[in-house]
Amino acid sequence: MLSIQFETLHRIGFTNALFSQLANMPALPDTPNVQLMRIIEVHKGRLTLHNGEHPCFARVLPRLITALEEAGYQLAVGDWVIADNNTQNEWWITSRLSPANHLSRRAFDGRRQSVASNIDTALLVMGLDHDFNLRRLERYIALVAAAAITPVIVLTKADTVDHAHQRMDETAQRLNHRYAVLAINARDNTSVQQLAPWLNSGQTLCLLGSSGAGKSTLTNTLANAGQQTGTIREDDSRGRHTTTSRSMHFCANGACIIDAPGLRTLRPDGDDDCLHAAFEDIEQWAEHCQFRNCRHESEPGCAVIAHCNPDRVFNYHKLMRDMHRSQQTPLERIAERSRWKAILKSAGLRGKQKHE
Ligand SMILES: Nc1nc2c(ncn2[C@@H]2O[C@H](COP(=O)(O)OP(=O)(O)O)[C@@H](O)[C@H]2O)c(=O)[nH]1
Ligand SMILES: [Mg+2]
Ligand SMILES: [Zn+2]
Repeated sequence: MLSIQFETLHRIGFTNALFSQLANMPALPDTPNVQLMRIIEVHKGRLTLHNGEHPCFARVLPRLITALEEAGYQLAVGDWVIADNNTQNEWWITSRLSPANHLSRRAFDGRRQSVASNIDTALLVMGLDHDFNLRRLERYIALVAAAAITPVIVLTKADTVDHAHQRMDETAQRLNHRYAVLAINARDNTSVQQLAPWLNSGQTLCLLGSSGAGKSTLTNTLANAGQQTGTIREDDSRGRHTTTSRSMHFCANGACIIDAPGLRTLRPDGDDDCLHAAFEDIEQWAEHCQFRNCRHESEPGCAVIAHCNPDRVFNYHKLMRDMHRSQQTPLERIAERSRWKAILKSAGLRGKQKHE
């Protein structure tokens, strides 16, 4: 029998919508130890789950792996699953609840990669140092727009520069004031409280940004107050700590934070519509272009060129091209993947690709 402690599970992000899904789920295991849990870490071949009280390791039933693969889905941090504990005290994941949203991207070879599921807010973390790059930020916005997730822009290292306000204005303007833009010192407890409106109990946040932007620093500052980071430390066979790429941490005030690694290749996983959502201003001006089929390149009477930031328009075109490249057919993708494999092999880079 599955018993649901709503309060306990709400602390790790469980919602009413997910609760009502349970009633319609077919054939839950009718064993005494079945539990509803959340994925907080993904390792190779094994996952860490949390039931609101403590973490445990689990593996996925092969038939669930097959069913998910057929649906083109990979389990991700943030997913809710049903797990059963067998007589050997091993946890096995038997089913998954449909996620409210699922963040994924296309890898350099066109393959879809899961990033995280069931996200309320994506914090797009960017340093005010050399990391500051509005084109890359727009790319991240397209990535989260494809999953219908609202971003908040978090500019870090505000303590190290004297033009933080100028950069904030520049960013807000470029994005047509559609999203909240904050400048913080990720190492400072008081400064990160600017994020309080997004950190309510049961909220799930996903941190995205380049390596070195301050994601882990921000996670630590936010989560340390509670000293609770659902992770299990475990040494691998060689006596080293196993490294985990994505993990969920719990804040004292009840928010759940997913620290995603730097995504080196960042192709949004979506269609033209999701790019339209990320560049609404361009879409709106496009309705006023002289020609209905205007490409907003050099046509006369183009309202987009007349009204939008030229660098933003350039980036929009570039992202559109990238997105179309991601929408190849599976056969085209296989061909491109083998081509890449050959290139990487000849360059001796195959090992590197794994750590992406
Ligand atoms: N002064 C200052 N340093 C920061 C800030 N955020 C991050 N750092 C530093 O930047 C480096 C990279 O941060 P880290 O959190 O590891 O980046 P991640 O790769 O995004 O997880 C570390 O040395 C941090 O101490 C900030 O807001 N102010
Ligand atoms: Mg980090
Ligand atoms: Zn136009």
